[in-house]
Amino acid sequence: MALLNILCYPDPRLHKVATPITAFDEKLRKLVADMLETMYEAQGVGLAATQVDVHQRLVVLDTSEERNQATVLINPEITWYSEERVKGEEGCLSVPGIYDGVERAVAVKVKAADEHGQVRELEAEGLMAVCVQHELDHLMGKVFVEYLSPLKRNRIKTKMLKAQKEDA
Ligand code: K1U
Ligand code: ZN
Repeated sequence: MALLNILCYPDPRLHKVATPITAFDEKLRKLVADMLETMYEAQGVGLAATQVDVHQRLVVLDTSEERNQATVLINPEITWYSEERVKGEEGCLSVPGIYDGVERAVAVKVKAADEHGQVRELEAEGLMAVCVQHELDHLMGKVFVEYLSPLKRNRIKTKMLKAQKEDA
């Protein structure tokens, strides 16, 4: 397994739209294992392939307290959104140190394949529902800061670019 590099906002590659996965092979399973290792090491609850510069429809998640319930979503599609919505704090491994409120559906149903190509539908609520919606946005090239005001977004962009310059 290997740790992958996570792209940082405002990297333009975070805005690429991911394409469907067609080959359920060993190469895909290695990418899944590497993404899980990267997500756990970064202490995230989710990671989209877009964030590691792979523009294919693949997401990994684990919102369990014990960090032992990995979920792999390949070619995910949200098939149902609850009418009830809630505004909660979100973070993003691609926007380190920034947290802000985003309104999302409280529950969703998502249809997706696993790494063996087995398709199933699962219902998510609470943090997992928020995480599914956040990660599927990544696959469409959308970062959560795009839900914030232009003023906040520009401040975040300036802060991120300054931090990246200092780190270089
Ligand atoms: O996509 C990502 O960057 C992962 C992101 C997912 C996410 C977190 C919170 C709400 C929605 C989506 C993270 O895991 S950020 C890590 C983090 O700060 C966090 C960890 C546990 C619970 C909540 C946030
Ligand atoms: Zn994110």
